[in-house]
Amino acid sequence: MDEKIIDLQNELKTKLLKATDLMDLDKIRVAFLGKKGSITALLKGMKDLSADERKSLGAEINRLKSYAAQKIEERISELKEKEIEKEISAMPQFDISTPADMERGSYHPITLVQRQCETIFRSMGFTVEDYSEIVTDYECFESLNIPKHHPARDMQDTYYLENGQLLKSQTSAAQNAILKKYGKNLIENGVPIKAIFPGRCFRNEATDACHENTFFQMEGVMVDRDISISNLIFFMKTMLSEVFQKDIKVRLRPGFFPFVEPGFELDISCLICGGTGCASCKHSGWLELCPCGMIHPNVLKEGGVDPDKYTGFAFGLGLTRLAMMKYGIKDIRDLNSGNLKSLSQFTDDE
Ligand code: FA5
Repeated sequence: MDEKIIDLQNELKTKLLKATDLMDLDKIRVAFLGKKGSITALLKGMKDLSADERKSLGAEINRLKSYAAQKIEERISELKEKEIEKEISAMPQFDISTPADMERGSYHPITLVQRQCETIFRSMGFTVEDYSEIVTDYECFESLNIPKHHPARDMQDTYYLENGQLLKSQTSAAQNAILKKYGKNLIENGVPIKAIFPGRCFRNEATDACHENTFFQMEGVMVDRDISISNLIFFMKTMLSEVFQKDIKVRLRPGFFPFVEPGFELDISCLICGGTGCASCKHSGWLELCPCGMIHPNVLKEGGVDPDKYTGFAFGLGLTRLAMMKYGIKDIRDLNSGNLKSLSQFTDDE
């Protein structure tokens, strides 16, 4: 019996050394310690021994059992460690000794103005929402009081997917979802809807110094009892003075958008030419920047908000044009150029 114990111990040692993965180790565990394992069989065989033999051999077999369990565990840890090392060495290696004076990344100018605007509106109690770039016809047009075949659609041709969805032509496409998301809190708890939602927009149109087919807008909505045009003008003025940190000449003129009534065009005096006229402002001296207006009752109704009780304003800030004006970029197409030399020169604190 003693010999058998020694043989088993040696066999275990050899098998453990040969094991190359965790599956091998599991097989070894079953072969030695499982219900039908060889050490378990030794323990079962003790009943046939005399009382003296049982005493001396029993202690030996139990020692072998603990030895086997411990060695198997040790080998499992060893192999697990090796697997991790293998995974690490398969990963791309970074040279942590590389000097830190490498060229540093920077934010895109549109990201910079977007973040500035988000900070300004957050400080005035607005939440910042995210919205998808692919939307339905309902989100982009129908929920905004623009039924099929409405002439206003001609101004915003975009790119259509085979399934009928489209790349959003305006951030207004999120208005309906925002009204539905926060309308309940407004109606039940009287909490005003105050949200901005920046996003990329797409239009199938010719490009020039102030038009791109892919550009950013930032929508804003506020809905509560007794919201008026004065509130709208206050928020627009605050936003512009905070972004530019200086007085900017603006003009408000009537504008038509089926989802607001009344609607306005908010233009700023072109900061590239100082208002004298250049390619960036189509030689008019003014740049259309932030159309806005009072949300049309049909849009509120469609979003589940009672227009007899609540009113609100919405605006659609042209973020890409804002970046042009803020950083003196003459041609909007430079912003999508991927030219790092020109795009990486702007910083937050300019
Ligand atoms: C709209 O897109 C409306 N959704 C804005 C709105 C929202 C009105 C809420 C009322 C209430 P418009 O097509 O004018 O409107 O675009 C809004 C702004 O986006 C423009 O003033 C301009 O700053 C910017 N913009 C529009 N088209 C382009 C373009 N092709 N390239 C760059 N910027 C553009």
